[in-house]
Amino acid sequence: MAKKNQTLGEFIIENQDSFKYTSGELSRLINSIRLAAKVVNHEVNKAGLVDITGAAGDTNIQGEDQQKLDVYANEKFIQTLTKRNIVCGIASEEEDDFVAINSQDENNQNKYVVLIDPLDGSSNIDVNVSVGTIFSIFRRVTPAGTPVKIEDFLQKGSEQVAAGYVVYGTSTMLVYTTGDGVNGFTLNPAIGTFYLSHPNMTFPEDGSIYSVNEGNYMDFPQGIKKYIKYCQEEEGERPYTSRYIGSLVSDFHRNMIKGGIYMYPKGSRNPNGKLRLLYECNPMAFLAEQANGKASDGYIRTMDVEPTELHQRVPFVCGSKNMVDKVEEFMSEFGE
Ligand code: P6P
Repeated sequence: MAKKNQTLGEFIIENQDSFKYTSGELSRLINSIRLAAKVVNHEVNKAGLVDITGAAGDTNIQGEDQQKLDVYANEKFIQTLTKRNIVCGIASEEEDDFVAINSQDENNQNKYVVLIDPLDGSSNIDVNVSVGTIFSIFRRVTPAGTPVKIEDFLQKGSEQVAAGYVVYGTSTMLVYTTGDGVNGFTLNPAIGTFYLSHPNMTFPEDGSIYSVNEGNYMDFPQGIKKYIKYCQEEEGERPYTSRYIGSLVSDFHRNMIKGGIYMYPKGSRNPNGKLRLLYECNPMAFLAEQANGKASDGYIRTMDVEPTELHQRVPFVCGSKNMVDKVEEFMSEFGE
């Protein structure tokens, strides 16, 4: 049972028995993510003060300019997870291919793989808007002691054993699930400890906030256009307001607390949507469902999508259940 002001360490120990697999390793994995989050938080919080912001002069597989903090966060999470020898493989938005960890060691009995967006919303870094880290954890499907393979990463979201995010905002929070609800921990930077501040987080069934980049409106499918107009219509009790930070983790976090929906539909510039299935949509979908919310591509449940490649993109609609249901109604009636 979650008790307010418990530390993350105490919470992990107290709840590891509720985890359906032998949880010692998963606990150590969550602890190592906690450590990496504190290290990255330290740099994010002083990004404006040292020459670590701005483009790193390189582009990632997405063709996006890599911000120095992107590269730094990616290195820190991979370094921490590798050093602690807990996982057998890591996939990252910032790495073209997956990274096998100690794959030549046949004694490597590590059974988890981690997929990560080390710094989501990084275009906001230089303008001092909150950014986040997103992670997704699976058990490997290939035999322990053998080199990890792509099929260990291309698993449906419904197979995740844990998922979460770190939001580097007005305060730094770690929010995660192991399939038994969603709990939020706030960092006390003075002592470097995460405290349980948001036990059992849940989406309100309904909400009045919709988050979408309306600059792409003309490219949206008809169903999405109809939903946006439905939110904007005067008549009826629809007090909607538009809030879009341009950082998935921040929009998701606000919507989970206040009630709302986040949409990144397909469009001409992003024919399959912009967000990546494996390390953005699946972990956020797991969290949403564990918080009594919902996540789909407008038609089918996000966590039922069969992955085909590491960096594949999907349209994404996620948040309060009744709002996602309404979008799916419009999508089935008006479609593309
Ligand atoms: P746009 C950040 O790059 C991100 O992946 C999400 O965090 C964010 O919601 C979205 O893309 C913003 O994209 O096209 O609206 O700037």
